[in-house]
Amino acid sequence: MPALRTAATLLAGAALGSAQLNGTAPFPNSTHVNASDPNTAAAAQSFQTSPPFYPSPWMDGSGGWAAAYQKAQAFVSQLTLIEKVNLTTGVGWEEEQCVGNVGAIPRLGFRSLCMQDSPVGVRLTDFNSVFPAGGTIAATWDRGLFYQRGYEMGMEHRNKGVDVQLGPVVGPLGRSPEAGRNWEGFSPDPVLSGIAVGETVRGIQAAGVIACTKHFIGNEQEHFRQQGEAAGYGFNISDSISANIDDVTMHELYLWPFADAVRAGTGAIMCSYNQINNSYGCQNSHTLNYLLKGELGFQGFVMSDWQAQHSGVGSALAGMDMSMPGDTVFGTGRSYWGTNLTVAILNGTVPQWRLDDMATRIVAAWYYVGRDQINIPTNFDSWTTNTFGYRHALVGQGYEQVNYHVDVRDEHTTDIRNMASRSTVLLKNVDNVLPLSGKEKLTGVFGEDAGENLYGPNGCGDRGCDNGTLGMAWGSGTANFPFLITPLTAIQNELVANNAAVESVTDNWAASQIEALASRVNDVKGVAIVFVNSDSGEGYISVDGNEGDRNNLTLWQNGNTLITNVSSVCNNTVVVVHSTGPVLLGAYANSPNVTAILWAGVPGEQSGNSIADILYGRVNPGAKLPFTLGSTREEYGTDLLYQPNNGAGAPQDDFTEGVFIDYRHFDRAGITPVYEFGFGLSYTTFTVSNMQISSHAAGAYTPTSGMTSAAPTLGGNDSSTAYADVLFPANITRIPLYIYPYLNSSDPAASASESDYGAPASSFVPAGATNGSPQSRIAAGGAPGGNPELYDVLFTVTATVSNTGRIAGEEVPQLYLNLGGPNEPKVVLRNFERLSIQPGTSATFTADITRRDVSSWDTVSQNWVITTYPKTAYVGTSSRSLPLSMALPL
Ligand SMILES: *[C@@H]1O[C@H](CO)[C@@H](O)[C@H](O)[C@H]1NC(C)=O
Ligand SMILES: *[C@@H]1O[C@H](CO)[C@@H](O)[C@H](O)[C@H]1NC(C)=O
Ligand SMILES: *[C@@H]1O[C@H](CO)[C@@H](O)[C@H](O)[C@H]1NC(C)=O
Ligand SMILES: *[C@@H]1O[C@H](CO)[C@@H](O)[C@H](O)[C@H]1NC(C)=O
Ligand SMILES: *[C@@H]1O[C@H](CO)[C@@H](O)[C@H](O)[C@H]1NC(C)=O
Ligand SMILES: *[C@@H]1O[C@H](CO)[C@@H](O)[C@H](O)[C@H]1NC(C)=O
Ligand SMILES: *[C@@H]1O[C@H](CO)[C@@H](O)[C@H](O)[C@H]1NC(C)=O
Ligand SMILES: *[C@@H]1O[C@H](CO)[C@@H](O)[C@H](O)[C@H]1NC(C)=O
Ligand SMILES: CC(=O)N[C@H]1CO[C@H](CO)[C@@H](O)[C@@H]1O
Repeated sequence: MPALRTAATLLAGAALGSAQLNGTAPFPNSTHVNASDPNTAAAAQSFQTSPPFYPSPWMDGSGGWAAAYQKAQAFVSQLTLIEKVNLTTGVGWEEEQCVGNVGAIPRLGFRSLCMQDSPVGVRLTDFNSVFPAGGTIAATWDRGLFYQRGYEMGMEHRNKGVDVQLGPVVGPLGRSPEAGRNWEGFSPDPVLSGIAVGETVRGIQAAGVIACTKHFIGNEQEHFRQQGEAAGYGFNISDSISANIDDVTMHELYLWPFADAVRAGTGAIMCSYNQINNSYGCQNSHTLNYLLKGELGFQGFVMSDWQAQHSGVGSALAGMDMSMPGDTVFGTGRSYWGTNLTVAILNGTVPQWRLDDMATRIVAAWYYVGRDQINIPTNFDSWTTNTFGYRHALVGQGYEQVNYHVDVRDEHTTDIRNMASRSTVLLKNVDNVLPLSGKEKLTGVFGEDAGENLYGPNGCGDRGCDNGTLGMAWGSGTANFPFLITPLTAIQNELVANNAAVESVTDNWAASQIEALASRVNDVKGVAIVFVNSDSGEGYISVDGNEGDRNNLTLWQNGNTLITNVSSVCNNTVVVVHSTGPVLLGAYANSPNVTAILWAGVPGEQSGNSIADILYGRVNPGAKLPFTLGSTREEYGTDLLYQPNNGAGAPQDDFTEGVFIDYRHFDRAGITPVYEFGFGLSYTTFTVSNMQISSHAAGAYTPTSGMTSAAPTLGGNDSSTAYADVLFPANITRIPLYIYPYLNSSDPAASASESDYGAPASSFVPAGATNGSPQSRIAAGGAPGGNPELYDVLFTVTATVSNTGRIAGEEVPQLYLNLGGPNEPKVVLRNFERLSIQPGTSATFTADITRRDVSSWDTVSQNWVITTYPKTAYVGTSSRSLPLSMALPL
C-alpha cells in the first residue's frame, strides 16, 4: 500500500523535469545508463526526462466522437459541481458491487458506473465464461477471432450489468519474458499487439461496454510496482519503480499499440502503478497530457489503477479523469479527490474546465458505446458469491440480495474451444506423428498439468497456485471457471470412444510409476503425451516464491525431469506446454524421442477439448508464436529488476535496449532461437511465391497545425458555488468509509484542513496548468490514434500462398520491413493475415503498408519521418523464414 503523502510533495513528481524536449538532451539519470552497452548508443537515441506538459488537453469530439461529445456536453451542462465530482471519484474499495464504482447522479437517474475486471471474462462472479488469455489468442494471428473474443467478453460484461470492462492489456507489452502479467497482454511485438488490441476494443465496445485499455505505460514488471506491495516482500523503497524510456522507444514500441487502441475508440485508458522517467503514471503530464491526450488525441477518460493515484491536484492537472477505487488506500475512507476535488475547484486550484473535461470524457465514452440504450442493473456482487450479502461489504452494511446468478455464457463455449485450438502452436512434429489416430493401442498421459486441481478449478483465490492444469494464470486478470475441461478428461473421452486404452500418472514426482507406464507405452508402440507448465501472475500474490514475475523460464512442478523420465524410455513422446510466456525448450527441440511439441498457452475453460481437437486432427494447427523461444534467459537481453538498485529510492529500470526486445534483439545479437517469433507448423505444407507491391498516391504528410478551441466550461460557475451548498445533505445516511464529494464544514479553513489543500496554490500548480485558452495543436496529433495521415496506405503487398499438402489448413503469411537505417532492427513485423486454404489450391495474401509503418520517430521535430534509407519488404511464414523480398519504391 502506498504511504500517504502530502499533495505538495507528490506534485514534485508531476512537475518533475524542467528540460524541454530535445533530441540530444541527456538522460537525467545517466549513471543508470550503461554507455558501454553496445545496444545503448544506437538504440537509446534520446533518453528523456518527463518534461511537463500543461494544460491538459480537453476533449474535442474528433474522430467519430462528435455525437457522443455533444450529448455528453449537454448532459454535463446540467450538472452541479457535486454531481460532476461524483462522476470522477470512486466510492471506495468494496463499498459497492463492482471492483470499482463511482458516485451516482440520482437527480438525473444516472446510476453509479460499474468497472469490472477482467481481460479473460467477468471477474468475481459466476455463470460467466473464461476465454483464452490475451497472450494465447495472440497466437491465432486472426483478426476475426480477436474481434469475436472481444465481442463475446463484452456481451458477458454487458449482461452482468458492467459499464467498463477493465481490459484489454497492452502494458505490459512483454519487454521481459519473465514479467508476471505478460499473459494478459498479447505480444512483445507492437504491431501484433496493436492489431489485437484494436480488434478487441472494437469487439468489446460493439457489445455496448466501455473497454479500458491498460496499463499506461511502461508497466513491464510486477516487482516494485507499488511501494507497499514491495514492503510486504521485505523491500524498502520510497516509491514505485521508474521505467526510464527514451522518446524513440516510447513511440516505436510501447506507445504504438496504445495508438491502435485509441484509434479503435477505446473509451477508457488505465494509468499504471509505475513511474515513467521518474514521474508517476497517473500524474505524469508528459505521458497523459502530451502523449495520450495530445498526440494520440484520446477522447475517452483516464482512470487510475487501483491505488495508483498519488496526488489530488497533481493527477487532475496531469490528465487523470477518474480515481479508482476512490480511496487513497483501500478502506481508509480518505480520497485525493471526492471532497478534496470539490475544495480544489471551489478555491480555483483546479480550473472548472478541467473538471468539466473529466466529466465530459466519462459521459461521452458512455454514449459512444451506446450505454444510454442499455439498462441492465448490476446483478452480481464482487465480494461474495452468496445470493444475499452486504451491499457495502467493506463495512458490513446493507444486507440484501446482491447476486442474481445470471448466466451470461450464451453459446460462447463452442467459440472458446475454437479460439483455443486455433491458438495452439505446433512447434515440432517428427515424421508426422501428429495428428494421432485415437486408435493407438495404449496412450500414456503424464503430468499434473493434464489433470484437475484437487482444490477445484476455482479452489485457489484469484488462481494463486499452480495446481492441476494451467487454464488461467493468477491475479486480478482472472475470472471464475464455469468448468475446466482438463486434457486428461478430453483425451480419455476420445480414446474410450474408440475402445482404446489410456492410463495416466499425474504426480510429477512419481518416478517409478512414470517409468513403468512410459515403458509399456513404448513397448506396444503407443504414444506418451506429457503436459507441463509455467505459471505467473500479478504481484500481490506470490506462488512458490514467484512474486508475480517468474523467477526463471524453466518448467514448473518438476516438468523437465518429467519429460526426461518419460522420453528416456519412450521414443514417441509428445510434449504439450501450458505457459504464460516463453519457456526454455531447447533440450527437446532436437531430442529424438520427443517427437512433437505443442505450445497451448493459457487456454481457458475448454483447455482439454481444444488440445484434443489438435492432437486428433479435427483442427489443423495454424497458430504462430507471438514471442521468441530462446534456449537461455540471458539470450533475451532484457531481464527483470529483482533487487532495488537505487538504495531506498525508486528503483531505476533503464530500458537501454531501446526497441530491441524479443526477435529484434535475437536478430541483432545474431542468436538463433529455438523457435522464432512467428513460427508454427501445420499438418499440411505451404509455400509463398509471387510477391508484388503496388504504390498508392497518398500525397505528402501534413503535420497538424493551428490552434485548438478554448476549453469549454459547462453549466454554472462552479467555483462560485457557496460552500454551504456543498455540505453533506442533512438527510443523507452516511455509509462509513464511503467516499463522498461533500464538505463537512462551510468554513473554508476547516474544509481546507480536511482536504489538506492548505498550501498556497502557486506552490504546486505547474506553470500553464490552469490555462484554458486555445493551445497549439501537436504536429503528430490531430485525431484519435495520432495524425490521420499516418494511417494513409502507401503500398499494398500481395503474395500467393499455396497449400502443397493433402489436407486443408491455415497459414499466416507475414509482412516484415527493414527500414534501412544503421540502427534499425533487421526486420519488423508490419502486417499478416490468417488464410484458410484447401489442399492443392492457393490464396492471395494482401497486406497494406501505412505511412506509420515506414516511418521512424524523430525526436527533434517530434513527428514521424520517412528516412531516406532504402527500405525492403519481406514476406514469409515466420520472422526468420522470409523467402520473398522487394525494395519499397519510395
Ligand atoms: C538541445 O540540443 C542542442 C543541440 O542540438 C543543445 O545545444 C541544447 O543544449 C539542448 N537543450 C537542452 C535543454 O538539452
Ligand atoms: C453522489 O454519489 C453518491 C453515491 O452514489 C450518492 O449517494 C449521492 O446522492 C450522489 N450525490 C449527488 C449530488 O448526486
Ligand atoms: C484529501 O487528500 C489528502 C491527501 O492529499 C488526505 O490526507 C485527506 O484525508 C483527503 N481528504 C478527504 C476528505 O478525503
Ligand atoms: C496446491 O498449491 C499450493 C500452493 O501452490 C500447494 O502448497 C499445495 O501443495 C497444492 N496442493 C495440491 C493438492 O496440489
Ligand atoms: C523455476 O521456478 C519454478 C517455480 O517456482 C520451480 O518449480 C523450478 O524449480 C524453478 N527452476 C529452477 C531451475 O530453479
Ligand atoms: C529413446 O527411447 C528408447 C526407447 O524406445 C530408449 O532406449 C532410448 O534410450 C531413448 N533415447 C533417449 C535419448 O532418451
Ligand atoms: C520406437 O522404438 C521402436 C522399437 O522399440 C521402433 O519399432 C519404433 O519404430 C520407434 N518409434 C519411433 C517413432 O522412432
Ligand atoms: C484554497 O483554499 C484553501 C483553504 O481555504 C487556501 O488555503 C488556499 O490558499 C486556497 N487557494 C486558492 C488559490 O484560493
Ligand atoms: C537529474 C534527475 O532528474 N535525477 C533524478 C534521478 O532519479 C532520482 C530518482 O530517485 C531522482 O530523485 C533524481 O531527481
